[in-house]
Amino acid sequence: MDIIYSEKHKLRDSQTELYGGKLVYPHERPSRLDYILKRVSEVGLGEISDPDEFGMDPIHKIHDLDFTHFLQMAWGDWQKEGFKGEAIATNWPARRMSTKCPSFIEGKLGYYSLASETSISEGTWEASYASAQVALTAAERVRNGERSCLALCRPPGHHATADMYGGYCFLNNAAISAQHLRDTGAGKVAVLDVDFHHGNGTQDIFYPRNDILFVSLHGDPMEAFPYYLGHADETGSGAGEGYNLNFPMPPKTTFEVWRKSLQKGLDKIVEFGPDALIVSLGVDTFENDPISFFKLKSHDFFSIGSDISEVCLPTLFVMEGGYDVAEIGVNVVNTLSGFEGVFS
Ligand code: SP5
Ligand code: ZN
Repeated sequence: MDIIYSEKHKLRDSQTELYGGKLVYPHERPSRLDYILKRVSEVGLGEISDPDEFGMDPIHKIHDLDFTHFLQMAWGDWQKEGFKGEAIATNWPARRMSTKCPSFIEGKLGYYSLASETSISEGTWEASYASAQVALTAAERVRNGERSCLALCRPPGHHATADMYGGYCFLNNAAISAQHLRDTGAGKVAVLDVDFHHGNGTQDIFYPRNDILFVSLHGDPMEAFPYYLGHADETGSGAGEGYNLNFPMPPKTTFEVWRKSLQKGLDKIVEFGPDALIVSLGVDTFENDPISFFKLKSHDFFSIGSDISEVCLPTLFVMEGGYDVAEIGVNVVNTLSGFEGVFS
């Protein structure tokens, strides 16, 4: 399987995540991709290429102009104020408050974010932009006839909405590539999100649409991030009614149970009949993931890959979460090996 990767992900090396009331070194860190690359080369998964340049146009098919402008300016604006730490939102337009965007950076951070754990740091925009280019390049490979391609995106994307960042995400790489496929000939695209966390950004972006089916398997939002989206009764709006499918699952969910949801999701995808499949690939469903609560084991990821391959669609894997750094490479590569029918 071809792999698209950019060294520019390293430009995103935030030093602070607000976690359990402390500022810790972020779970979403550059070494995650080192572990994946190491495992990729150990098993000879495929050839690694740099991304091509698609510019801002495909990003703006998904994200608002004022939002990407904010992301580009935020670190500089924050630094200009002389703040010593990284840029962390502290205030939000909560219930019954005004939704006018403030002019001061502290107010803007709350306006454009959905969670405070994600700091904006030097290089965050540059890495996010490169991450989107990685996804677009991989989408092009699949469009040009490759059976599958892996976009080693970092930062991840599925929590980012048209106009909000958070959950370690800034630009929604899966949504950007789904829209790119639509704009370059695909009539219908399915997005299957197997990250532990609900893909609230992808759901929100495609909620009113019937040309892009969104299916997500995740920790029940009553008990897990992002908390305020991802319930089973969220099924789409207007013409999009019936084109959003959530499978929230409780703490300690095993692979046996999780796999039944996967099968239902895949059945729905087959019924939808898309031209391509995008998999938001998070491996934070792993039993030892430090911030999640499912019980999947490393060998289960082979079965995830082989189950997905059975729908026989051109498939783009877009990297999302997965935080047990020592095992993330094995779990990602097991998924892709399972997809390719290689059980090493
Ligand atoms: C892309 C992705 O996987 N983003 C995840 C963002 C999660 N951020 C919030 C983490 C809070 C975790 N709290 C867990 C407490 C139980 N140990
Ligand atoms: Zn996740």
